[in-house]
Amino acid sequence: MTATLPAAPAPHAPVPAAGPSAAGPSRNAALNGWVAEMTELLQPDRVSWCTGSQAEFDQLTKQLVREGSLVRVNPEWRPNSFLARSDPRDVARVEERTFICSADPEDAGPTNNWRDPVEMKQELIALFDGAMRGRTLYVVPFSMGPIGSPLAKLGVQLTDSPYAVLSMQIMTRMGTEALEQIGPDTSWVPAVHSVGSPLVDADGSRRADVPWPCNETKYIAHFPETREIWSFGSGYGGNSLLGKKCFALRIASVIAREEGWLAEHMLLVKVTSPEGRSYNLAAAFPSACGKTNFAMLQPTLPGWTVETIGDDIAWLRPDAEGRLRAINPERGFFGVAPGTGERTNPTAVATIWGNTIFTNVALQDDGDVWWEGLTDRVPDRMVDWQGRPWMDGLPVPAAHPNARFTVPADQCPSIADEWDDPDGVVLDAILFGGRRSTNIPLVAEADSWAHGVFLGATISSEQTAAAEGPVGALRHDPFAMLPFCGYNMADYWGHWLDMGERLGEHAPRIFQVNWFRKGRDGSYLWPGFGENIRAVDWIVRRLDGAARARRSPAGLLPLREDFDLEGLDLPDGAWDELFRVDPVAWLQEADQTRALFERFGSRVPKRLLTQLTVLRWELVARL
Ligand code: TSX
Ligand code: MN
Repeated sequence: MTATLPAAPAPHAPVPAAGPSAAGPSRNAALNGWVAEMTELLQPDRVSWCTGSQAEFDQLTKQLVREGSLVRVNPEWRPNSFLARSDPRDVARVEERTFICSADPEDAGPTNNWRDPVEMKQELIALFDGAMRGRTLYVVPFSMGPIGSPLAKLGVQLTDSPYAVLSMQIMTRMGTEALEQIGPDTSWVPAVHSVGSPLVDADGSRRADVPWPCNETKYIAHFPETREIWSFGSGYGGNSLLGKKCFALRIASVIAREEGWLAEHMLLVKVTSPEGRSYNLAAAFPSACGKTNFAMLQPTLPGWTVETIGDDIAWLRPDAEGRLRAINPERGFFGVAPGTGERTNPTAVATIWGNTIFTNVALQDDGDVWWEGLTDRVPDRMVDWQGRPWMDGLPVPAAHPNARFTVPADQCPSIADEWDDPDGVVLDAILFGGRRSTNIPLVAEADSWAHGVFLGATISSEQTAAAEGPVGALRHDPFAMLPFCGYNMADYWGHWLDMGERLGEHAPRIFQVNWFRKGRDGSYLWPGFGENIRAVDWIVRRLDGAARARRSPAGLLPLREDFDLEGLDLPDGAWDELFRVDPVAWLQEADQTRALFERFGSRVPKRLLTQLTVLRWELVARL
């Protein structure tokens, strides 16, 4: 292999139609050519174009069970389901190894890791050189969004991980249909993935495979200008299923800014009131706020239904009438298992009845899976996520805290009919949330689009795991997009503000929610979970003009007599405490917001700085 390889063709540029195309099954000559070039670089033993068929899934799972990379879950409990145990050093996304490789570092901004694209590409080519020796290169065409949807985008992932192939089959519209969508002039995103563990050395000596190959060196690299993804060294989740965080958020956010839409880290639900009126809501929450639980909420108020459209990502685009339409670009759920149980999310438990890939969960004697929070009763003896014997009482969890289930969305009992509508759904409201024990009210409405963007830009959450820094420390996570925005976050805020002006009277209304506020005694003030429908009820009655609100520095707040508390035993004083605005504490928070904005210097939109100025002014007036 020579030291350099021509850069992958810019797939969004028109491809010359004439001339003999490189041999390959695609109608897109650039795609065939790219696969041929990458094959030369990666030097796999075989190349396999994935069809997405059930037969392909069955053949791959059989092979992986035979080789010891998958364990078949007892089919009497869960048919067609499998457990994968990862290398213990490859259990989560690697944010410190995630890079945005724009030509100008300012275009990545202060919240992203940046690398020079030319240098990064050279380094990656050296790493990928021969990286698939002895392995199969799988060519995985996929559509993010329903096949043929005007809101969908196409990609092709090259990978040497059959686990990634199986997961992509669940999480995206993968295979022949997606490949057929890529015509001679269709734009598509190239995404290269290798676990970085060739089975044959450069000198030809062969090495035995391991159940979860990976590499100590990891790179999750994004090239926003040429719209490419290169991922090396990890087989886990968002590092290896490149349609999800890498494409549908980081690269898509760049495409969306250019094309005038939004790629967001949001769940999507359709809620229907007792009067039979339906509303579509999108909601952005940082991690560990129960986003999937909210997406599958079982309402406690009679007559209400919540139906699931998506649990992680939403693409929002203005339609011809000027209304904002939303799709879930994914086809499955890649959910955190621990904490998912009959009490927190019975709908998710029902969803994973079969056809599910579990990663890093525990295995019971009877061959079924288990994790902390699945059942109140802890099985006495199990095999833990690393395959070691485990007994109740051990000081370590049986399942890894980031253990996952990967399951098709259409198995969800609460899935909405509209979930795969190619035209998407018209959005009525957008919610921003966080895990906040102080200051942030249970629910508040933004008094303008710009105020809503301010609420989104200042989302923050208290840390729940020591790995992320001191537990309880407040961390800003603007729009829950901190690790997922493919360009400068301040420019992203500007794009949101511009979208509001474009949508005008059709813009969805914006709300802030917080299920996690605590009282002075440290206990939660709000019961959460299914009771959150009461906040939703107030939100939709605001949309209908049926509920009043009072102004506060925190936004428009509900009046107690307009809020359905029937059948809830809120402790004395809890209501007032849920909505209390302490000007001193809020002014301290405003200082943190100023510090956040200052990181972006002059790129912060003036309209956002004005929001902060007005907030401070209102708070000072209340001192
Ligand atoms: O998911 C949660 N939601 C949203 C549900 C639709 N969680 C779990 C977060 C961890 C991922 C919540 N935890 C919620 C919530 O609304 N609220 C809380 C806090 C809480 C926890 C327990 C109780 C009350 C509040 N009460 C009892 O356990 C009895
Ligand atoms: Mn997510």
